[in-house]
Amino acid sequence: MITDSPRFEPFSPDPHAVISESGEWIAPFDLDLDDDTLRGMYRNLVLARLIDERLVRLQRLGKTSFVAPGAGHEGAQVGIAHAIEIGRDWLYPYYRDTGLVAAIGWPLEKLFGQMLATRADPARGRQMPAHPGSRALNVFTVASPIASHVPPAVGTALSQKIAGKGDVTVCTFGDGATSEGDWHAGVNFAGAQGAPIVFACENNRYAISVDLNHQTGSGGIAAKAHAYGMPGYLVDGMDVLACYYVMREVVANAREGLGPALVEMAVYRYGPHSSADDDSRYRPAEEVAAWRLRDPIARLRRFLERRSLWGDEAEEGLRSEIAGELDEAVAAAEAAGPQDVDTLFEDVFAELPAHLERQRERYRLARRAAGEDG
Ligand SMILES: Cc1ncc(C[n+]2csc(CCOP(=O)(O)OP(=O)(O)O)c2C)c(N)n1
Repeated sequence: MITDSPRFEPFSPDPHAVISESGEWIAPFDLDLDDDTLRGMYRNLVLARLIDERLVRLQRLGKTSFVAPGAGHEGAQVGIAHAIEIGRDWLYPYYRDTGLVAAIGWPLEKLFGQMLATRADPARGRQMPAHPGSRALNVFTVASPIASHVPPAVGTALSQKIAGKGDVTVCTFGDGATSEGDWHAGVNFAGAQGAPIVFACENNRYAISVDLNHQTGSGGIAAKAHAYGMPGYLVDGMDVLACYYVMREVVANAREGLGPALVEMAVYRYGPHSSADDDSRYRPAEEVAAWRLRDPIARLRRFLERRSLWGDEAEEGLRSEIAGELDEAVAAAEAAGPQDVDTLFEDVFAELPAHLERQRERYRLARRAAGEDG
C-alpha cells in the first residue's frame, strides 16, 4: 500500500523527478505502469499540446476572444489527470488547465464549443473562453478571480470527509494564486479540518509579468504548506511521471484520511500569459528557450524510445490521428451554431420577473423586425 511506504519526502530542496532529461528511469522504486498506460500518458501530452496550438490559431482567426496557452504545463496536467479517479473525485481547475480537462476525457466538441461559445458549449456561452466545467466529470467550472475557487474546493473536500466514502478533491492554480487571501483562507481551513484535498500549484514562475521573486518572500511554494500543517512537495513539473507518482501518493493519503497536501510542480509557460499579453516585455527569450529544451513531451518520448515503446512512425500516426480528431471537434462545435441570445433570459429565475419578460419581448420584436425568427 502506498501510504505504508511513502516514496517521496516532503519539503525536499530539490524537485522530485523519476526520469532524467535523457529519458532514464532514476527513481529508487520500480515502475509499475503497463505499456498502454505509458503510451496513454504520452498521447495526452501530445493532445494537450496540439489543442493548445489549435486554440491559438482559432484566436488569431477571430473565432475565440481569449486563450490562456498551456504549452509547457502538460507534464503537470497529465500527471494530475492520471492520478485521480475520474468522475469520482472532484477537480477544481484553473483557466490554464485545458490539457487537464482534455486528459480526463472531456469531449473535444464540448471543449471547443466552450472556447467558441457555440451551442456545443454546455455552459451556453456564459463563461469566458478557457473556463471549462463538467457535471458528469465532477469538474467545478473555472472561476476567473484568482484563487476564488480554493475555499469552495475545500468545502467540497469537507463534504467528502463527512460522507466518508474516501473521495478526494484536487484544486489547481498558479504561483500567483498563492498570494491571494482566498488561497490562505482555504488552505488554512483544509489543514485545520484535515480535509481530503490536494492543492496542486502549476508554478510557471510568472503571474503575468510578476516573477516569482517579486511574488513571494517564501522559499518556494511547497514551503507554504509548513504553516498550514500539511506536507509540501516540490516536483519537476516537466517530468510527467514524477507528477503522476507524487500526485498518486498524496491522493491515496487523502483518500485514507491522512488529510491534505500541497504539491508544487515546477513548470514553465512557453507562450504569453494569454492572447492579450506580450511576454517579451518582461522575460528574456533565452530563458524561454532554455525551458523549452526541458520539454515534458520530448522527455517522456525519450523514455518510451529507450523501452522500444515509441518511434517516428508511431509519432506520425498519433499526430495525424489527433489532428483529425481536432478537425472534427472544431467543425462540430462550429456547426452547432452561435448561442441563441434568448438564453440570456433562461436558467436564473423559475419565473421570469416582469421587467425581464418585457426585455425579452422587445428583443423578440427586434429580431422579427430584422427578419430573423423571433
Ligand atoms: C483576484 C484577481 N486578481 C487579478 C486577476 C487578473 N489576473 C488574471 S490571471 C493573473 C495571474 C495569475 O498568475 P498565476 O496564479 O501564477 O497563474 P498563471 O496564469 O501564471 O498560470 C492575474 C493577476 C484576476 N483574474 N483575479
